[in-house]
Amino acid sequence: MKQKITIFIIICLTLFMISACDTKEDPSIEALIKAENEKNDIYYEIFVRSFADSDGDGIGDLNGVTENLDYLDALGVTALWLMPINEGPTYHGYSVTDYYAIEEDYGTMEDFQNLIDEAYKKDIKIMIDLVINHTSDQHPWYTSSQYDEDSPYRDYYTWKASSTAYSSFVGGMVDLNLKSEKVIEEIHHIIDFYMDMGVTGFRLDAAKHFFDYAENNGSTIENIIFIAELNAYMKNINENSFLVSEVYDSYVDMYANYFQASDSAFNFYASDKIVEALSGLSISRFASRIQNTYEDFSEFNSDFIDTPFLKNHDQDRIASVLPQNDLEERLKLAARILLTLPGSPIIYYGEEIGMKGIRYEGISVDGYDAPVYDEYRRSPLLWGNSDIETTWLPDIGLNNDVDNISIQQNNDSSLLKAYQEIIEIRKSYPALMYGNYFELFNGNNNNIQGYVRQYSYGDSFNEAVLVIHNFSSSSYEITDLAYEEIIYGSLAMDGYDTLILKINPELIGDYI
Ligand SMILES: [Ca+2]
Ligand SMILES: [Ca+2]
Ligand SMILES: [Ca+2]
Repeated sequence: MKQKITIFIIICLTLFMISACDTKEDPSIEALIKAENEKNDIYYEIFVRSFADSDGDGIGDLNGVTENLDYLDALGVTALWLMPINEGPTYHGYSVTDYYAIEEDYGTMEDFQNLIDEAYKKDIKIMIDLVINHTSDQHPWYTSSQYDEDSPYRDYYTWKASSTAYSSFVGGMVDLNLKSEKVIEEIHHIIDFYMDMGVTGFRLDAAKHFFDYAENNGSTIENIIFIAELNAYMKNINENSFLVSEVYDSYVDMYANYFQASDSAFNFYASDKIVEALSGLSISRFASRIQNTYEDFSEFNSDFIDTPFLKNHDQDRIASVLPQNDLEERLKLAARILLTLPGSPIIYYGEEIGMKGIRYEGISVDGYDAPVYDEYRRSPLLWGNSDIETTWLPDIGLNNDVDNISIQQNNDSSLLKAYQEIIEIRKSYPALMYGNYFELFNGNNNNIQGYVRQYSYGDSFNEAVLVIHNFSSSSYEITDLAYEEIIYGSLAMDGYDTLILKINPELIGDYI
C-alpha cells in the first residue's frame, strides 16, 4: 500500500513538472499572440444606472454588473467601459462632485473593487470614464472658490468674471484649468487611485474641449501635449493600460492626430459610414472610406489601435436610425462589420438585442420628474427578468417590438446569438482580432464590399481572411474564388449576409 502511494505521488509530481515546464518553456502560439496585443479588446459600454439592479430599488448598480458578469462572459466581450461611476448630481454622472466616491445610487468603493476582482477572474478588463475637462458646479473645489479669490482652489478653474468660471457645456459643469499644476497633480492622484484598484483603461471624456476656453482658439496642440503626458504617466504604472480620447467629430482630421498622444480615439467617421452603407447609401465607397481613416491614423502612429463602434450614449441608437424594413438583417450585418474591423470595437449595451433609443427635446414624461432629453438613448436594459431589470426611467413603449434577452437567449436565430457567434469568430482568428492589415477586396461593387485582414507572428504564424458583406437585400453569388475554408456564411450569399473565407496568406495579391 505504501509503495502504491509513493508511485502515485511520483506520477503526480512528474505530471505536474511536465505541465509546469510546458507553460513555462512552450506557451501556445495563441498565448504569445495575445501577450503581444494586450491592448486589443472587445469592449462593452455600460451605463450602470440602466444595466442591472441588485437590491430592488429599481436603479442599476455595480453589484448588478458583478452579478451578471456571466451574461457578458457568454456574449464574449473581453473588457467593459463603465460610464461615470463617481458621485455627482446628474443622472448620467458626467459632472463629478467627488472623484474618490462611488455614486451613491451605484453602491460603494468596496462594490467596485469586488467588480474589478470578479471581472478579472473571467479575463474581463475594466475601463472607466475619466471626466476631467470639467467638474460639477457643486464640487467643493468650485463652491469653495467661486466667491473667494483667496481660496486654494481658485486656480482650479478659469474665471471669466469674478464668480463665473468658463464652461464648455451647459447643465452645471465648469471647466477645470488644466494649466494648473495642482489640477494636474489631482488628476494624477485619480489615475493612481483607480489603477491601483485594477482599472486598466480610461476613456478621456470631452478631450476636444480640454483647452478650448474663449481666449484660446485652436487648442488642439495643447490638448495633444496634455494627453501625451497623461498617457506617459499611465504607462509608467501599467505599460498595457489603454487610453482612448473622445473627440466627438465626424471629420477624421479632427481626431486622427490624437493617435499620437492616446492609444486610440473613437472613430466617429467610420461609425457614420457604417450607418450610411447599411442604409443603402454610397455602398461602393464603404470599404475605401474606412481604409482612408486608417491611413490618416497611421500618419500619427503606425501601431495605432482604432476604436470602432456603431453608436454610443450620446447618439440615437443604431436600431432607431437604420431603415426599419429588414431591420434585424441590417443589425446583424452591422454586428458583423463592427466585429471584423481592426482595433478594439465597442458594443453599446442593448445594441446586442437591437434596443431602440432616441433623443427628445425636453418633453415631460409621466413618472419622471425632469424634462427628458437623452434619457431614452440610455434606457433600462431589457432582461425579461423583473428581479434585475431597472425601472428608474418610465417605459414609453419605444422597445415594444424588441425581444428581451431572455427570449433572444432561447432563439438560435436572434440578434444576440449573431453577436455571440461573430465575437467568437473574431476571438478565434488572430487575423480578425489583431493588427491593422486592411486591404480592399478587388471584387467590390455597388452591392458587396469586402476586405482582407491578415496577421503574422514571427515565422510561426501567418493567417489571412477575406470578409465580404452584402449590403443589398438581394442574394449574391461569389464565384471563381479560391479559399482554404469557409469560416462564416456561404458562397451563395443571401441579402445582408456576410461571407468570411480563410485564404492563403501567400496569395493575398490575388484578392486585393
Ligand atoms: Ca440598485
Ligand atoms: Ca448622486
Ligand atoms: Ca476645457
